[in-house]
Amino acid sequence: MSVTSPLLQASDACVLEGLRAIVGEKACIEVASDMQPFTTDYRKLYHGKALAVVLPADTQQVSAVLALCFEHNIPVVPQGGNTSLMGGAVPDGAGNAVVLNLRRMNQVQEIDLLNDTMTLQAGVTLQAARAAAEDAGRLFPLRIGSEGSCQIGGNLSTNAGGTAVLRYGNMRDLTLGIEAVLPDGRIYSSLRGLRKDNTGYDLKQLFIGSEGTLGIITAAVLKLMPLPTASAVAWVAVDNPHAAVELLTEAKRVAGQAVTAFELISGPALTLVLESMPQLSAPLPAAHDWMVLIELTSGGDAESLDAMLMGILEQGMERGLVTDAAVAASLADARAFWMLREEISDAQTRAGGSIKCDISIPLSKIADFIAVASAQVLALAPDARMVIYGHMGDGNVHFNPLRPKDVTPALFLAENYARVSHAVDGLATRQNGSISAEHGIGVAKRDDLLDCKSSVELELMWQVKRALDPKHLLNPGKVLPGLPGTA
Ligand code: S2G
Ligand code: ZN
Repeated sequence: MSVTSPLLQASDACVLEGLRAIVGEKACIEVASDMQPFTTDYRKLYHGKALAVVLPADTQQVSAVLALCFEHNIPVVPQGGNTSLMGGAVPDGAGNAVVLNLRRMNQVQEIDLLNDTMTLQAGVTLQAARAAAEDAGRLFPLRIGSEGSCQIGGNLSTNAGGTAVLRYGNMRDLTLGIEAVLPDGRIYSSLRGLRKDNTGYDLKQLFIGSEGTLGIITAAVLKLMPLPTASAVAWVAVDNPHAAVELLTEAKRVAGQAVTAFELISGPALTLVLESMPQLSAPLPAAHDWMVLIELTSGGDAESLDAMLMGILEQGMERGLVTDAAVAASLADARAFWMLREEISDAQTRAGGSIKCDISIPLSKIADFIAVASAQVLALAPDARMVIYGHMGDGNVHFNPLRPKDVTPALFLAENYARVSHAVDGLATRQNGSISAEHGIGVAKRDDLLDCKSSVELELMWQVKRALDPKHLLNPGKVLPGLPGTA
């Protein structure tokens, strides 16, 4: 039984009836309070409204829902695990959109060990996908902190990266084929699992990274990798970001492909985690301004990998790049190091007042960028905690100034969000960097594209949008700045 607002238009009532008929009453949520978890974003910064939330069971139901909404000009907001940090997966406040959540489409459909591929539905969580691969003796290497709730469809729609991109690439690199439903209900499929296929435009790449604005990804064929048989992990204090870049170069020289992760962590980032999780302890006795988590993995024996890591650290010490290091002596140690790194994100969410700048910069410039951006931010917000961390190996740092403890999140963000993110993003753009390395654009960074994309790029993106979503119904207001057709 559904209780819907008396303000509904007759056409809306007709749409709701149609939605219930397609997905079933239980999978069509219409009561505002029940919709709330689907209309509020992960960081609780965006609070939208929806006509309904539907949870289709399969691609055919997704197709029927989209065809119905297309016929009635109803906007549709695709949603996976709703872990977007940029407000990319929730509706606006108009209340006229249907949120289409893919969590019921959570089946791993095939693992082909000879082809080293896994075919699965978009609603499979990243954690479940990794577990299914491991159970089959393989590795699906995408690794991000939100893996328990983020879904493969959302990872694809934002071209997710995470902590193993240095070795394995991001979702775009890990995907061989997808299935997606177009705004009018047509189904596009390239679920062929081919590593080579040069038959016209590589259309899957339009949908990957488009944040649900061109089509709704419903399934994918992903690459599987050999499971590593050895890993070596160290928590290393470095003199400064320049020293970190030099150490990375040394690590790649010595260990080549075995360098799987190289994560930079600033002192304030580690302090934030230790303060919010007192049960954890710092790997090194002294406090340091800059640290790096290095992970080597291989299919060989642990001894030679350990020797490689020790060689890198010794060289780093000799060259004055490394001031201290703790090498994981067990899997438990390695897991403890990784927990300190992975917890930074949630520790920021718990603290509130985090200005997230997900920057990528050529590695040759990243250390200077950190120095200049830090000086600019501290000139604007002298007491901000400089939580700077992340995937330095990919040239990607999460440059996330955090509110001082004695300032409320609301006040700090009100006073600083615009001017700090503008300064940091502006500097990245001038350095030929990116203002969103892995988190996507959503709503949060949409208008910033006007400052960093050329008019040709914006025109082309709008031309693609108009070609695939001529009624501008899919995830309206996300990614593309300006109004439909103005670019
Ligand atoms: C990470 C998580 C998002 C953030 O931890 O690598 O991508 O910036 C981030 O809190
Ligand atoms: Zn990240």
